[in-house]
Amino acid sequence: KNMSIIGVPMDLGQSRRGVDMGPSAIRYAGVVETLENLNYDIKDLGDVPVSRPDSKYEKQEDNLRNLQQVADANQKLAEMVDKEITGNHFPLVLGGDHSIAIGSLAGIAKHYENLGVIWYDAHGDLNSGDTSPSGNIHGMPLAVSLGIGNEKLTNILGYQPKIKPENIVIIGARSLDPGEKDLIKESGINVYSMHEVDRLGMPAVMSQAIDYLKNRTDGVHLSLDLDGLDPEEAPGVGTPVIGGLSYRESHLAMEMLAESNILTSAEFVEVNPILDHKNKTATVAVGLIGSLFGEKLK
Ligand code: DIR
Ligand code: MN
Ligand code: MN
Ligand code: MN
Repeated sequence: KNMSIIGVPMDLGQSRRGVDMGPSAIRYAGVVETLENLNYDIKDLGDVPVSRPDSKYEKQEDNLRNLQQVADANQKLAEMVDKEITGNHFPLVLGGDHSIAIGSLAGIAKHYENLGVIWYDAHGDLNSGDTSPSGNIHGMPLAVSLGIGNEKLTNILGYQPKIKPENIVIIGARSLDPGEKDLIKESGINVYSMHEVDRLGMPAVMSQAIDYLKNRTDGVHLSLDLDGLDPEEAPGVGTPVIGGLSYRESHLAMEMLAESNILTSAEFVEVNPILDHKNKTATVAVGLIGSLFGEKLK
């Protein structure tokens, strides 16, 4: 079982410093050791270079903060992910803010006709410059992957869209902007918001999501934003939203994904050690990664 770890010290897709240290925090919390104990052959490729912002994280064209720098880093990430998949290595991408999903998905989706995506997040990340209240690109990667937004982002690796709306399953949503709600309604994206998680329970949510994606996709990418979890359990994130998924629900979700064997790539993003307590959030991330890749009590 070959796996490649790629860090992306990106903090230009949002407005709180420190999330660029996420990859270090996750490595420090023992991600490589955890996976080696599960018998993975790990190649840690280090970090994708991310340039500095011009000044004050300014918005460039189309209400997009640090557009050029975000596009450049995602181009490099996409090329690396593409190469690892070509070499039959499972890519595990560590963020960094969620804008890096643009590059991950660009590199991954090339390899599948019908890539499925599980988006574990408090947010929809379905904004564009036109709908975004913040101008932060970390609130846009899912829209970008659908081909919505600035060409510098949507056209990375020269093709678009990367994914189809009906192949997306969002889990844990509880903060959606008006433009995101409209896009969800008109596009057929599947959403299990906190309402559905509370009503159905995580076991039903995950079995529905897994069965649905198994039947219609030829690969599944997990994009897990740590702010999908409740801020009590994952405090080290830039945009915490109260009322989130619990630690236990999240472990169960990872364990069910492990059993399903549908995953073909994964990323863990938005760990910000500056906002954290004693690296708790990175430690939670590594625990979830353990469950996702087969750690079991028996
Ligand atoms: C908000 C926050 N919807 C925005 N998005 C976040 O700025 O577009 N995504 N935090 O994870
Ligand atoms: Mn996100
Ligand atoms: Mn494709
Ligand atoms: Mn989020």
